[in-house]
Amino acid sequence: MMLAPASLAQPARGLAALARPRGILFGAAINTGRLADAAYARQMATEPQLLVPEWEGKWAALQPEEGRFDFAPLGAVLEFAARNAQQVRGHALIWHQAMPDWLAPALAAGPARARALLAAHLDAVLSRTAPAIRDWDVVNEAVANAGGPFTENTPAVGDLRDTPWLRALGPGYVDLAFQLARERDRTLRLTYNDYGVEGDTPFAEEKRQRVLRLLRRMVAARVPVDALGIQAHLIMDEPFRPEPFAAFLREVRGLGLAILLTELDLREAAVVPPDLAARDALVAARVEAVVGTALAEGCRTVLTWGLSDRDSWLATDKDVARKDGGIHRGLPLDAEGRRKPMWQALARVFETGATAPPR
Ligand code: 9MR
Repeated sequence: MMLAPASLAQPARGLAALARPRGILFGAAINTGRLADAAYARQMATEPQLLVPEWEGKWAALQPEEGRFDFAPLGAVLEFAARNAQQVRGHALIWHQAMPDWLAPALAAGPARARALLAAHLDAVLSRTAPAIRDWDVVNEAVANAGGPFTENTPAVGDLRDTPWLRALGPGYVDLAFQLARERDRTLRLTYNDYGVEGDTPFAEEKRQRVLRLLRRMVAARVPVDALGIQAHLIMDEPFRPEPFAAFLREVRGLGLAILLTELDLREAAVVPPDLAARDALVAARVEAVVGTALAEGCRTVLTWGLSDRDSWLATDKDVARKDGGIHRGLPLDAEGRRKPMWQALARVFETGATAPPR
């Protein structure tokens, strides 16, 4: 009998199947533009139990012109998920990027107009996506960066990033978005999503404190926030130590919020070992340390931002793509779709890492 080559003989048990018995939900970002590729579609059907649209849930996709909604791309995510018995989470109801060209000038017309635009978007999107989507990133990346070598410095108003939403509605726009979302769907999980909080640097510590100040204030003011999404776009050149990250996660859980890792991937060091096995071992070790810490602190949902190195923004975004002609190996599958040590690392932490009560 002819044996299929290893790359074709993809075992049926994906990461989600390994995670599920431990009460852990594994998911991945999907890009419907790639679904015509059979290998891509097979990966997306095999590994994750939860899908998040990489693009299809953003304003530019959903409302390309004012009042004209296009649900076809997001609908394709929902159909794919339904066919494969998967769940879908939403991303993102408010973000300062992926805004259609008309939106920023319209927001600038004043707070009443901005509020009406937000309300109309939430009306249309939440009614179309209920009951399929039970968790949305309501606000994405509202907290300003504290600078440092690893993230861009962002203009700030207090702790918040200066964006068209903030300029239109003031700092209260974050609370408003959560309140309007809750009014429209009482049982939807409402998540605040952000990045840059994992590292062991003064800048990551300052970002953690800013995020905590926002969440503490929201919880104290009874703003309906249910969860913190930690993107976890990891950066190998940024030092990591479990303890500061764990302390932050404990603070967040102390506020009664769930914790999700929403966009996990890893940007490798500027200079990587020439030996592929050594290189992949570094990626796997960092992923295991970060995800292991999160699981030990009660995180029960982990999503990677794509599955294969070929389909990653790490390969295409000019600011983060490798300068040496190669591509980052920061996702569970390599460019040919083969499982690599980061996949094994996730499998290991899913089997051993969940020691704290869930959130
Ligand atoms: O990976 C996404 C890329 O394909 C899009 O072009 C970009 C703009 O919509 O967004 C990328 O995803 C981002 C996510 O929405 C928010 N966190 C950072 C992600 C990587 O930039």
